[in-house]
This record gives sequence, structure tokens and C-alpha cells, in this order.
Amino acid sequence: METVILVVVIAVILLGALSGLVVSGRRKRAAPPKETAAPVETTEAPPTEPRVGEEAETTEAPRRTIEEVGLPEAEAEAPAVPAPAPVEPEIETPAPAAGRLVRLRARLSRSQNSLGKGLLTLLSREHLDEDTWEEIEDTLLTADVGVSATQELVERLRERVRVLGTRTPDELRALLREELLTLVGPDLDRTVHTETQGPVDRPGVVLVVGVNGTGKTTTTGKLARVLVADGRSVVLGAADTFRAAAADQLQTWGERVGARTVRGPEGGDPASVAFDAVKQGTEAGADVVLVDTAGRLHTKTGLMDELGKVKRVVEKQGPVDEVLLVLDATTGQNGLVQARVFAEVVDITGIVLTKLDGTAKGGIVVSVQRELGVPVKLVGLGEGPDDLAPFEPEAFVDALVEGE
Ligand SMILES: Nc1nc2c(ncn2[C@@H]2O[C@H](COP(=O)(O)OP(=O)(O)OP(=O)(O)O)[C@@H](O)[C@H]2O)c(=O)[nH]1
Ligand SMILES: [Mg+2]
Repeated sequence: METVILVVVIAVILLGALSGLVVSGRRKRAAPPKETAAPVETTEAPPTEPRVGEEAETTEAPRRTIEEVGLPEAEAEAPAVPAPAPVEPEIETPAPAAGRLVRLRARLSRSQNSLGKGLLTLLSREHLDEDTWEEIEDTLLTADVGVSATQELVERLRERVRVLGTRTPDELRALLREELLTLVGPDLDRTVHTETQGPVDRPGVVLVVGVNGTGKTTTTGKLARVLVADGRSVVLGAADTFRAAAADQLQTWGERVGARTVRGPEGGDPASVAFDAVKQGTEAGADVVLVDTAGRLHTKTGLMDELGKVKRVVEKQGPVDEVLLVLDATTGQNGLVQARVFAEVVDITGIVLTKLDGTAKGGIVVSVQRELGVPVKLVGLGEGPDDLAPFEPEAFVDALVEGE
């Protein structure tokens, strides 16, 4: 009897175990179709484990037709709107360059009219004794006019004041204006040569040089804007390979006006970047190629050698039409020393005097022209994108003697 009960108990347990197995077996069979359904439907690709889930998700989207039907227009517009926004920077329309110095005159006067005012006050004294003439001389020297130009000017002023006899303020102002203008050189050719002197199917090539921090990259960017405003197409060459940020800085300027920047690897050969820029500019049929250079190099001793090489390599494709030396007006005599060194290596054809808004030493215009025998062609009057002006002697001298 006991064995019968035992057999029955064992039979019940076995039955229970069997039914459990069947259920779990069903579950096991049910599970795989859930996991593999999507890949099987959507792709013939082997369902390798990690990809299955991803593909299932991505391919599931098109099947949600109800949602699609609900928002057909919104879905169609959505990808089109955000896509171009981050890629296409807004292209600016810069202000034209003509008459800029007159527009920026207030800024020039603020920084420079202490020279004019100082001179007029001194010249208005009833008795122009030796002490007064010395003060006039000091005023000119302080403004960086330079020794020889100062002596010349004082001599001429002495002579003319003597002839004039009594002096009204207006007469003095006119006289001073005339003499300062003579000193600045109203007849020098201040055109920035951006048109090629080589074969006609070649862009004009402008090389921008100077020591670090003077404003080369900023000036190159501002000049690109001036040219674009005049309807010229511009390619920029980032031949400052000293640090990647330098090329980025130039490229940002270019992007704002839709000008392409040719650049090379950080620490790469500046001459080959400059060469490429001119080559690509030629191929693209650009009007002007502006090449920004480094104010310092990895090999310190080689700055001047490197610069000479940049120019020579570019010249393999044709002449460089303009070499602009960028000088920081606030550095005074130091700037003149730099100018001399650069002039020995590359033929400077024009000077850009930057930061004239931040110094009263506008006399540097006179001394640097005398030093190099090269005219000041552009002046920087601020950090704004259009704060670069063609240098106009009349407007400059007016700002000195009239002020605001
Ligand atoms: N106030 C004023 N600041 C200027 C002017 N021109 C340039 N700057 C500023 O001078 C600083 C240096 O200018 P950059 O153009 O970077 O000088 P850089 O010669 O290219 O310098 P490196 O690449 O380091 O050799 C920047 O902060 C400019 O905004 C100007 O005319 N007026
Ligand atoms: Mg720079």
C-alpha cells in the first residue's frame, strides 16, 4: 500500500515537473521571435548580436505610418530647416572703403589732436621766444614725428611766422595744416596694389608682414572685407603656421565675407601654404590672394629667412604685387627698428599703421615714411571689422589741427 502511495506521489511530482517544462519550453519558443522579428523583416544582414537591436529600432520608424500620416508637413520641413543653419555662416556685406578716414575722423581726432592743439597753443603765444620754439620741438618729438622732420618743420614755421607778423588763430591753423601736409606727403601713391602686375589670368598677390601682435591677421581680414565690398573675390593664405589658432583666426574673418582660406598643418612650411594659396586662387579665378604671415616662427633665428623664402616661393608663380608691413603705432621708435629689419629682407611697398586710435603718437606716419621711403597706405583705427581706412593725408592732418 505504501509503495502504491509512493508511486502515486512520484507520478504526481513527475507530472508537475513535466507540465512546468512544457510551459517554460513554450516561453522559450515564444521569446526568440520577439527579438529577431525586426531584423528578419528589414534586413538580410546576418543578425549579429549587438547590431540586431539597433537595426530593429532604426528600421522600425518607417513602419509607424499612423504618426507619419499625422504630421506629414512638419516631418518634411523639420530636417530641411536645422540642417543648413550651422553649416552656412551668414555672409556679411562690409561697408565700402571710400571716405572711411573721414567717417573715422572723430576717432583719429580724439587720439591725435593733442599734437595739433599743443602746437597751435604754442604758436599763438604773443612772444615766440627760444623756449617756445623748444617746446614746439618737444611736442613734435613726443608725437614721434622724428628728429629730422621736426627740425625741418620748426625751421619752416619760424620763417613763415616771421613773414606773417601778426597771427590770427585761423591763419596759424591754415599755416600749420599746410606745413604738416607737406611733411606727410600729399602726393605719394598710396594705392594698395591688389591688381596683378603679372599675367592677366592671375590674381593680385598681397603679402602681409610684421612682428607679432602688430595686427597682421586683423588687417588681412579687414582688407579682405574692403575688397569684397568693392566686388572682388578673395582667397586668404594662412601662412602663419606657428599655431593652429592663427589660421582659425584668419579663417573666421574670411568666412564672414565668404572668402576661402587656404591653410596647412600646424608647424608646417609657411612658404608652401603661401604657394598653395596663390595656386588655388589662380585656379579658382580669384581676383586677389592675401597672404597672412607669422610674426614669429618655431625656429627663432629663421623669421627673416623664412619670410624671404615665402616671398621667393610665391614669386615662382609671378610677382608679388604688394608687400604690406604692419606696424603698431603705439610702439614708437621700436616700430621703426622693426621696419628697418623687415625692409632689408622683403621689398616693402606699403605700410599699415595700426592702433592709431590708441595713441597720440601719430607723428610716426611721418617718421616711418622717411625711414623706409615707402608710403603709409592704410591705417587701423579700432578693433571693429571695418576700422581700417585708406590713408588720406588731408583728412589725417585735418584731424590733427581741428579736432572735435
Ligand atoms: N585698437 C586697435 N586694435 C587693433 C587694431 N588692429 C589690430 N588690433 C588688435 O591687436 C591685436 C593683435 O592683432 P592680430 O591681428 O592678431 O595681430 P598679429 O600681428 O596677427 O599677431 P600674431 O599673429 O601673433 O603675430 C588684436 O587684439 C586686434 O584686435 C587697431 O587698428 N586698433
Ligand atoms: Mg596673426
